[in-house]
Amino acid sequence: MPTYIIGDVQGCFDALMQLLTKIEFDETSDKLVFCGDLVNRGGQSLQTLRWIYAHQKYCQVALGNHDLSLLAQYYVKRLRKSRNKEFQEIFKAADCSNLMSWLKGQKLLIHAKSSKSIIVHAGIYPLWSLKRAKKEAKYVESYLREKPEIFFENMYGAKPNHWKKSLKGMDRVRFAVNSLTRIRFLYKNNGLNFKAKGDIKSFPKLIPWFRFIPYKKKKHTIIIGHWSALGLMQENNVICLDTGKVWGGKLTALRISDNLEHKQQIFQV
Ligand SMILES: [Mn+2]
Repeated sequence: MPTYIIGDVQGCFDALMQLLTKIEFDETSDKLVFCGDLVNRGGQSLQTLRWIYAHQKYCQVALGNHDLSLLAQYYVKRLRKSRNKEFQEIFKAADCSNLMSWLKGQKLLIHAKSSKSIIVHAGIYPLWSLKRAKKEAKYVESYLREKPEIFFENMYGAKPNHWKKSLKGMDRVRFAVNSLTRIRFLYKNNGLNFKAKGDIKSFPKLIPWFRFIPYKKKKHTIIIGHWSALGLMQENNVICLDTGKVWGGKLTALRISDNLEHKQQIFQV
């Protein structure tokens, strides 16, 4: 069964449709896994959500920071920003509550067992094992499903930025959300940095999470979006698919079969 992992759509619905034409998407046999950031900035966020919702049987989503931002503004009204016309359009739509309750039920980490792949929006905290990452993602997912208002009242913030097994409640949730949906760089002291974005070379004192040492090695391929400055990148066992369509770049799909070694696997529009 062919599975296509799709990079950050960010409301670029026309590009998504062109990409599906290019891969000759066949809903009788194909599956789509989205790396997150389905919405925001591209102008067609509502259409994007509606299409994926309507095709949810064939689609899985690893939530990104922009998806969480949309949900946060839906569940906590004081967080709404009137200048975000794209989100306003979603909140006014007749099917908004269906879309939001479906979206909040999506995952933060998807383990595609047959291809030994892990799909997350931003990355995995380097000192976490895969088992730990899956456990923390599950904790976040159930909190989000069951108590979305409390979750979003407390989700924002960069602290704690150091991992401890003893973290509890929303501190634990916040660390995991930030690690899975926002991570790019770490300080040398293991702490997460959320200010730096852009080219790796611009931040010589910071370390990209996938180059951090010690890094708990994973036997799996980790597929991410989120970091458009990396573009289409493969380093060790990490593949980045955010090729910045919304910034004038491309939208990318990676075809994975049971064997990731296949080379003819990238599609772009
Ligand atoms: Mn992102």
